[in-house]
Amino acid sequence: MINIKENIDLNRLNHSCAHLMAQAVKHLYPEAKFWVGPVIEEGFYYDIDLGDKVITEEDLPKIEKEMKKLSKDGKRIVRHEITKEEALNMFKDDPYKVDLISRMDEDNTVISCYTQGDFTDLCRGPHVDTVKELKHFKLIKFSGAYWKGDSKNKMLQRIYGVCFRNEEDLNEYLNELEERKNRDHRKIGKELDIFMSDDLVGKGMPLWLPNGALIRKELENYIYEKEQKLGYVHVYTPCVGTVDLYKTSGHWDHYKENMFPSMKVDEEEFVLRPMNCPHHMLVYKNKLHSYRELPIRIGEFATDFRYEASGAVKGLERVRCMCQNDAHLFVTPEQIGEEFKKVVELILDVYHDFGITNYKFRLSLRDPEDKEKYFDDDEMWNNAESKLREVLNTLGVEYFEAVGEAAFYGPKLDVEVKPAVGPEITLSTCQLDFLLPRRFELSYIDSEGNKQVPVVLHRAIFGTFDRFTAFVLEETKGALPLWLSPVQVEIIPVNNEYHLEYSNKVFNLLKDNNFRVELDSRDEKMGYKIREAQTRKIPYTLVLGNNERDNNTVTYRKYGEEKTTTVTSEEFINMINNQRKEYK
Ligand code: TSB
Ligand code: ZN
Repeated sequence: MINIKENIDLNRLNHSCAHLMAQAVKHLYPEAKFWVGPVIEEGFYYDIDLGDKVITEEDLPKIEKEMKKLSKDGKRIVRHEITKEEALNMFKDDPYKVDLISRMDEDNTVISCYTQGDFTDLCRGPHVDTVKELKHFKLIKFSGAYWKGDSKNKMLQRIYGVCFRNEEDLNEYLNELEERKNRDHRKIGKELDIFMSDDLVGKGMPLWLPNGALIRKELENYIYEKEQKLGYVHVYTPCVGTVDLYKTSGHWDHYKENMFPSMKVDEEEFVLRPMNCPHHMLVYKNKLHSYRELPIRIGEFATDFRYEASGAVKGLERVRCMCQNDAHLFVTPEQIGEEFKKVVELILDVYHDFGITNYKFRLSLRDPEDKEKYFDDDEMWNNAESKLREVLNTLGVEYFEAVGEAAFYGPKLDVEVKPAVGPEITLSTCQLDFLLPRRFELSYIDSEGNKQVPVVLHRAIFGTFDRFTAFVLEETKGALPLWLSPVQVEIIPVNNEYHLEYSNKVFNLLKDNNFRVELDSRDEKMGYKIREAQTRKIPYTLVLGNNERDNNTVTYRKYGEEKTTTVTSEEFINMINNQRKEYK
């Protein structure tokens, strides 16, 4: 997909199309007032005050029709320059424009306007020469948007659209959009019974259904095994902590707006935890440690609660109750590089297993000028940052640097991926931390018998099981590899009367071999059952009739293929036994 914002020609075209849309809206709703209408990566939007009116599904075609009419009329788009005073006068009845104009630089006396027919808008430009050029557009969607993004302000109506130079490009984009919608994990999650939501439970609080729970269990087993091999230990800790715990960690000061409010129980004041680091610090502190024991790697599949804006919550991808694949690694300063390298290698290993290739490493560094956000220890920061860089360079992974994006306690590496719909998200993360161990007064005894403060690496490979599952569903379009599929084999007897007994035998054989198998003995037509197994994206469908029963064979069909193959039951089991060891 081409980035419209960065393409000079398409940027201008889309900007002009935003004006055309505003003009059409003004024709249909004369009371409309306009806030801003920027070009974005995938087209444009305009924020509009329509009084009490809320845009609905039926409005977009009406607006599009009016836009087509205006485009045919073919007015020229003309630029004028006026002074600030003239501009204030011209738009005096429009509080939004007055707000924009008043904030313009006093010395910058020239303000530009663009007029097409009966419509004039304040705008920096540039624009195309005539509205005739705006032929191949589509209004895509609408939503509410608070004025200036502040929930205390009025809710405006935001309409999104896109414009191309020709019909082929527009259609190509619309097809891609459709394909992405079909890949959206919210759609797949519903179709495959993976998760549900209910307002009675709450926003951003999905419930994992049996199919989803099976996927999650497999993911847990998978990563647990990897972590065991790498010397991690796992713990279970409560998903609440006292406010004092989070005051000690600094979250109460630095992270409060992302937390649920506190609650009192007897004399104690609790919060639902947004992170697990404080609990793991205390687990470390439970015993004295020698440098010989380090690194100590404490892992947990830990439930956290975070306040996410209600407009931001999204399926399993952005939730308010999540389960992290978390670990805190306690190391000596000398071990930072080696341990960080192992984490990056684990990330690469997991991504390789899952066939994830489209991702970006982002190395988040401090802004040395920002003395307020970042604790002041130049040497420590410089050391840590160059160590992380060095490891990434040694491993030969590509990454980009983001200055000023580090956490207040240290630099970090995030892995960014693009979901089917919406902006980029972080999956894996590895964060260096010099502060928390000090706040909790952690120590170890070094080789000379002196007390030292360990350094902590916070890391989550999957990020959260929630977000990772969402991502895997989108990457696979719901056609999960055998090991992750909730139902791996579906058995369909050709005729219940004659083939059920044999089907049961095969069913039990597969069960005994630890496969997740279903036998469809409903009184339905065979074709219907086969189609349903396909819709549910079950990896293998077995159709068993006379031939199979008499020869002790099975006829299988792999998901997504037309071809059927007949083999002995043992051959089939051997084949899928090998296949479930493959992750992709
Ligand atoms: C890695 N203390 C660290 C931890 O030790 C921590 O909490 N880091 S985090 O804030 O970056 O969160 C870890 C991961 O959780 C993120 O990388 C992201 O993949 C995932 N995550 C964050 N917020 C959400 C959310 N609202 N919904 C689903 N997953 C989320
Ligand atoms: Zn942490």
